[in-house]
Amino acid sequence: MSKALIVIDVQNDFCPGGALAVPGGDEVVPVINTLLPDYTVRVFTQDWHPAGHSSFASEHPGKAPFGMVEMPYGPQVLWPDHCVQGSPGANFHTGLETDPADLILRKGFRRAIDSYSAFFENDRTTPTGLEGYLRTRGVTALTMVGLATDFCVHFSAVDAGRLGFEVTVDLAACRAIDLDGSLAAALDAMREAGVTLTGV
Ligand code: VGL
Ligand code: ZN
Repeated sequence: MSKALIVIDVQNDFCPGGALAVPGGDEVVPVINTLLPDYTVRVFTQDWHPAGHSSFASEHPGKAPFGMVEMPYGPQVLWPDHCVQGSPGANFHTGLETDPADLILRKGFRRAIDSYSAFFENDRTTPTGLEGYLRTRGVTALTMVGLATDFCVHFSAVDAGRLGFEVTVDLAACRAIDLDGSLAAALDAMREAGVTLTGV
């Protein structure tokens, strides 16, 4: 039985000055650095989109960032171009201690489908492989931290709960985008899914 720390998307584009800056996004970095030694398994995720990804508003003529579009797999928020594979914005924040990572998992690399969750793409069925990695390493409990609370942390936490992991989200090491009440909705959804919220 091991406990894993899942560090979600602490990348330059989600920090102040980035393409999809999360308010206070960089503030999670020192908090996460101090949490890392407490866990035997450490997984970092990276949002990792090809140029021209279908979640980018720039791919939808007449649509603006933060608007909505209907995709074959359901409604999708449109984002500014962000975390393009190999771009500086896709790099981890330079202050984040990444050497302790056992696994770096990239997601959102298929042009036609977004992936908020570290477990399933936005169709909620295509797996990323993280479940198998964690199970074969004997992990039963997860703590999630990172960016953004209301999107990638939220979807990852709910999916992990659905898969039977014991899930904690440490809100002291998370920051939100908060689009039209999305933070409050995410906190409700996580509580409803049995996720333990700490750090408030
Ligand atoms: C994220 C929007 C688009 C996140 C990723 O990491 O929460 N949000 N891509
Ligand atoms: Zn993204």
